[in-house]
Amino acid sequence: MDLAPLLKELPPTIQTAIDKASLKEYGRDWTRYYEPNPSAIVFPKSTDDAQKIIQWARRHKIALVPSGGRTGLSGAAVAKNLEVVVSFEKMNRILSFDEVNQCVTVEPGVITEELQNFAKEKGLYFPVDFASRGSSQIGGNVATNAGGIKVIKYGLIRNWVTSLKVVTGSGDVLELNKSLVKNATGYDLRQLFIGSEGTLGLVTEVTLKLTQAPKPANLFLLGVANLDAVMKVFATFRKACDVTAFELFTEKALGHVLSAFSELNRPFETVAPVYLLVEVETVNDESVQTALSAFESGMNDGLILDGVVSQNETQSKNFWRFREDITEALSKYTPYKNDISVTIANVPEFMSEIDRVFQIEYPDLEIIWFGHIGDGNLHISILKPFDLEMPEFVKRCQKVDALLYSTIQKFGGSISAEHGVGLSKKPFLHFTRSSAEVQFMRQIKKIFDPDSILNPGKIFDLTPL
Ligand code: LAC
Ligand code: ZN
Repeated sequence: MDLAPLLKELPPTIQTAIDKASLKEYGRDWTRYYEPNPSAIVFPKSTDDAQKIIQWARRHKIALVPSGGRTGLSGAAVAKNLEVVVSFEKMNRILSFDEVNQCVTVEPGVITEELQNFAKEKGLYFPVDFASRGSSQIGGNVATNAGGIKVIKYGLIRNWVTSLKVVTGSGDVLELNKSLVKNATGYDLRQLFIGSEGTLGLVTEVTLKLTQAPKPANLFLLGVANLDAVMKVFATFRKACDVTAFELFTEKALGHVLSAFSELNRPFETVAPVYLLVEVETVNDESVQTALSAFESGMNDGLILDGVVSQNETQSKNFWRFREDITEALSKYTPYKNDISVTIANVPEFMSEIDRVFQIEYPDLEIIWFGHIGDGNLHISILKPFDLEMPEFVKRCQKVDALLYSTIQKFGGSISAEHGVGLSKKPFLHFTRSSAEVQFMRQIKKIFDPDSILNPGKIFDLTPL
């Protein structure tokens, strides 16, 4: 289909792009194993524009891929089948701040970090935080129900969205919940849109509540003896302190970060198989002492091999870099990524079981473990050897996925904790969701998106294979 004459039907307020470089850039996300192949990019500037785009797409049966900062890791924002990408980067204004409600209304293209900074300027805090904060956009955060490093204390973005304005795939504009704290009037459609990965509608306005500025905190970086020690250390800290982050990475992960970023140095001499970043609120001397006692008791029990507590902001930032820069340090290996979860009670047994599976199935491949272990969420990246072709590599990883996911199913866990399903996890959805559940999801999609123009083929296929 020649799109050029059709694009001319759109209102002049909507910019478009069809040049090769833009098509490549806007057609992909941070997964790098799909060839981007959109047919155009359109840039709405308002809800009205977004509605016109939907009406236009319905008229011509054009598939749309909603697009934010494209930092996703499951291919939900990938356009590889001549779709039209709807980029929200020109809808990037902070629209209003409501001091009494402590709420801020933004357009979807606002960068996550900008919102965090805005909250700070107001003496408040937006607690959804993760490594890609400098590029990811609020609309994408909503579409994927973003998690990150502070979920353990503050929960997912779902907890912070008080209102959404959306244009559904049918072209209707809905204002969902209107920032009410209490609203017992039937189905909460706002929550349905959160995490729907752009399959039901275009989010054009988001209202988020902010919270009070975080209390002073101490950040521990600990080397622990083995995987088994991890949850024991967690229990020790959680019992004694208010834990605001509990993150894990392995010596292998640290090695990659240290070699990618030469300005960083090993935190201490002891080489431990596993490291933990533990952030705890320390409001007074007493809570500092309590945290230090938790640390000492972990040392005395032989669970913690070594550790340091950050002395200042710069040191804290560097500690965080050991964990947050892993994705960037690994990117040259185009890793195959798993993002999985089980309940925290199941973590130790689950980890040792999948470790066994990996040792048998991936004896020759390098595997990097890290994640938000205090939420039961592990990121497992399998590095592609430079001499292995991508399709062959993906095929091999997917074969192991089937074993990994059977283990997850056995433990009642999730094949995607926070990165979403998109394209890459779609074949495995049934390990976490029953066929009845998926069937209900299909029916819901048909109601909101009768012509299936919104991100078709993402999360699930409309017709079961
Ligand atoms: C992280 C991303 C990969 O936790 O979710 O670093
Ligand atoms: Zn993560």
